[in-house]
Amino acid sequence: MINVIGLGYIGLPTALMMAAHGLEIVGTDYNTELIKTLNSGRTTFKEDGLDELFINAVKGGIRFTNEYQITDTYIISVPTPYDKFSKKVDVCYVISALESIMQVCPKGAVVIIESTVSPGTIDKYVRPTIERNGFKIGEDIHLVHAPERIIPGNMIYELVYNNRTIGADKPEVGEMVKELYASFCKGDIIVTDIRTAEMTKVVENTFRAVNIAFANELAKICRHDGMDVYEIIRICNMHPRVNILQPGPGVGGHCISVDPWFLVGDYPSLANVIDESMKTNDGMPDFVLNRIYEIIKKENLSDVSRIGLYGLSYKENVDDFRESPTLQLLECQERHLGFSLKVYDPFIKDDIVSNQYHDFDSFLADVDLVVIMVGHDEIKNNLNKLCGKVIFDTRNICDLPGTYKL
Ligand code: SAJ
Repeated sequence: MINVIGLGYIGLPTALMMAAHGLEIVGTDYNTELIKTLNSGRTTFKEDGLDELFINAVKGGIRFTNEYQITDTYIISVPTPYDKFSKKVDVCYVISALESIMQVCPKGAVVIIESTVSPGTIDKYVRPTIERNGFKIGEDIHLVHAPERIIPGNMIYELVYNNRTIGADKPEVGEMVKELYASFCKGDIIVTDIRTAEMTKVVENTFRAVNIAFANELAKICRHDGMDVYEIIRICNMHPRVNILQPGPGVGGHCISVDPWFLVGDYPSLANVIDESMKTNDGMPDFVLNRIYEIIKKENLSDVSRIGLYGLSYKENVDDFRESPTLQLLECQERHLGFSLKVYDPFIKDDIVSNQYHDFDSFLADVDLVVIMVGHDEIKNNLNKLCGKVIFDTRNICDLPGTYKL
């Protein structure tokens, strides 16, 4: 039996996928409400295919509980935030899960850490914790790092088809864990050492962050001299060795906007390009806000209470709003002593900011300037509803005449 610890955005789909493929799975989370929801037959976030997978996992016998299980295999998939000041990874959830596992696990158990950690974290924090508890690594506990790489919005597909990395001290343990993931994963599964697995995961997300920062910087350069950044990127990307990502209103989520900071925190004098890139991305909400001021002036918008931000989540068609550009923008707007912006997102049902709407038409009725912060399908499929409004499209999804771009 496998005990999956942490049933959030990564742990839940992973546990469900394994259960749906015939593995005996118990999911553990300290959040009682979350366990209650899962046990009542409901999933806890929106993701294409998740509900169907849930049904198959329940058929496969998955169980959810607050209790840690006595078993031979554990998967830890708890959050690893970063400390905003030191920029270093905060491993408190990983360590706390590990401590709880060691209260119950028999000797010889395999502990797989799926949470993203900065290179060296396992040596620095995880191994000493295990040893302090009287377990010998490699004999009493076999340690593995198998970082998850699925992308929110396409998680279920990517769980099956992405390649995976398994880092282990002993190749034979790595091969054993590879077999386990191969029960559902159709991608290549590379077995390597733990430090390499730690680093590759952080490097993948850093590569994407730096590439987005490059696109964001191009957007600023192009804005400065009236050039069309999207057309320029489109043409550059026709070159066989160029692949520039898209500029946007900022970088959110719990991965691309976080993981690269681990490298800056650990290697402050070496990670210069990364540091600058992260600052560029973090500066985008402020850039958008300044564009809003410009547009208000240009359009002579007298009623500044009628400005609306479409989208609160960190990207299209997901309900996750952690570190979202819209939230970042609202924060800098407070510093700018600005006006109250109206906000609407079809995926966010709870009230999380002031002036938040829960109906697209009522939102549109109350605004003259619509700032598209997120390109959800809802707005892509209803662009005609924006006719007559001033539109500022930070995601390049709207071709209505007169639309302002980044
Ligand atoms: N963004 C842009 N321009 C782009 C692409 C993205 O501005 O061209 C923005 C998005 O709008 C969003 C942010 O970047 O605010 C991050 O979104 P994302 O879709 O790039 O990535 P995440 O954070 O949802 O998922 C990433 C993925 N990593 C890579 O593609 C290298 C995923 O595969 C990882 O599993 C995930 O991080 C993770 O859990 O680490």
